[in-house]
Amino acid sequence: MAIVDTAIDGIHYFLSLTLTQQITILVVVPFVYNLLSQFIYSLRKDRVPMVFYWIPWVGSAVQFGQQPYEFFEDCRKKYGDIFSFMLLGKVMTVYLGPKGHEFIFNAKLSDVSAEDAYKHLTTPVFGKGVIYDCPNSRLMEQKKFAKFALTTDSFKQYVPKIREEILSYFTNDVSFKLKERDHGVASVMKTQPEITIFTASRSLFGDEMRKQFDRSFAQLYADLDKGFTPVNFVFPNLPLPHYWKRDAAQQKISAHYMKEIKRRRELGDLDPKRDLIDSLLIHSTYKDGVKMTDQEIANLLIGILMGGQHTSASTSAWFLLHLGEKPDLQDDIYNEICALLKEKGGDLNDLTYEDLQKLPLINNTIKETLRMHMPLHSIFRKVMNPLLVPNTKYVIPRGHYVLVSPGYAHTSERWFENQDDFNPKRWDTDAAKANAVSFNSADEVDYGFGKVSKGVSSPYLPFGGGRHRCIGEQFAYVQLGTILTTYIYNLKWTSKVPNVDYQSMVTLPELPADIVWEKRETCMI
Ligand code: X2N
Repeated sequence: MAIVDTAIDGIHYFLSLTLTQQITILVVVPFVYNLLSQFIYSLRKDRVPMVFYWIPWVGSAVQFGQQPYEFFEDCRKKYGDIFSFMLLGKVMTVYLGPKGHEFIFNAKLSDVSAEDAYKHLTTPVFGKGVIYDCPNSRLMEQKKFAKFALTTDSFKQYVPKIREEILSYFTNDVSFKLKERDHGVASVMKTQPEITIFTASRSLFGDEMRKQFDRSFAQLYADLDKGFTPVNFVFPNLPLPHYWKRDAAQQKISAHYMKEIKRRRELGDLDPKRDLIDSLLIHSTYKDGVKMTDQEIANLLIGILMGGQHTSASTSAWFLLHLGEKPDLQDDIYNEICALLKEKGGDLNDLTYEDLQKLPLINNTIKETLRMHMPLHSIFRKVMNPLLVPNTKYVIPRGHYVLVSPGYAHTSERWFENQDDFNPKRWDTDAAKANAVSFNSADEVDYGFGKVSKGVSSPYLPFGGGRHRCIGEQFAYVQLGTILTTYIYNLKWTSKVPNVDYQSMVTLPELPADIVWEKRETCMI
């Protein structure tokens, strides 16, 4: 009780002071302490240079939060490619460029941890026991399980389903209503999240689960979505309604998935190639014999859907907005599709997964969009053991974080000439192709979910690298390729590219983000 007494005495003493004295203690003392500690830190030769900041704890949050790439570029000019900054009480060490990609994506498992950086944000949203709420060895196997639904055979079945969803959206949604109208305006920040969830749930979760999105479940997904923001990264749990809604939504949605899991198991007609739910029912026993529970399978389904949702929705929103400024490019893509269909002798409904591989301009448009708009502008790991930065005297201590930003390299003149120019054809030059070959060398490594490139020092890494490398790349290309071909074949549109909003989970277009569309002569509706 002595501590309590001392504290109470302290409060009485504080209240007895004049206002000026109180302000001095509350503001001036922390302020001076902050300056002094930064000065002392700057004297240490074994520490990465720290970006100066005035406000304790907050640090450089405002500059980073509003314009991360400009902030990184300013810091690089002052400190070089390696620097640390304070972000809301966390010390972030950034290493820009290909060497930084290698340093962080290929860091040893024992030295850095993704789960310790992300689990506070993701576990309430996805649920317990999966992704970042389990040891890394478990995550590696979960990725292997999920990949059974991401094979060439599966993709062949997904393409017609995805296209059907888009065409039905074009027919029924108020943004288009193509049976009744031949021109109109659509907000891509409404249409693309909806088209993404409809196409992903239809292909990965099956027809039954897809139907839920037309019913009361839409609100639950919206509640869950609102719990997946940078605010939740900084404050994972507060006694506020939006956190309660997030938790209730996670429970209700996962309970619903568990019902579907039970239904399918009792029915017993599992098809390993049908969708992700069947794949996970067949492949969910870890190497040590432990079986994932139904709750864990349901949580993994939520995580995968959530991951694909934000990243894909923003990517298709961005390519629509860029293409709206480039009618000639739309025509080039249109001609590419028509030439292929003519050769086949059919219409868009005949376009298959294999055909998508024969449309370089489609794929390079997606590739260029991911260059200019990498969905995740900053990727974090928590440092678990003192980490020596190669070829320097710097040691990053345990408890700090490392931050890697391929999106910075993607938009830097150092690696991409005329980086501001949305130009899918840049990927078609001999130099770009030669580069791709050198980075896709035969050197591969398997962390448990299939082979990935060993080296991760490409300046272009929209899907990251190393043991946490994205497994959704091929699915994203199938989904986005089908979305893009279906848009181009049915419509042409104009738009203005808006500014980037960096304060969401992914780099989104600021509102308004409208396209003004009209039907093409080949419109199927
Ligand atoms: C307050 C005005 O705004 O500046 F989803 F199965 C599912 C990605 C984690 C990004 C964290 C912090 C921004 C502060 C702004 C799955 C598909 C994944 C991969 C400061 C004043 C999720 C947190 C974003 C910090 C930026 C975690 C995604 N493929 N999906 N001040 O990803 O993979 C998944 C994986 C993260 C972040 C931030 C501020 C597997 C401000 C002022 C304001 N960030 N952010 N995924 N900030 N301000 C995913 C990785 C995993």
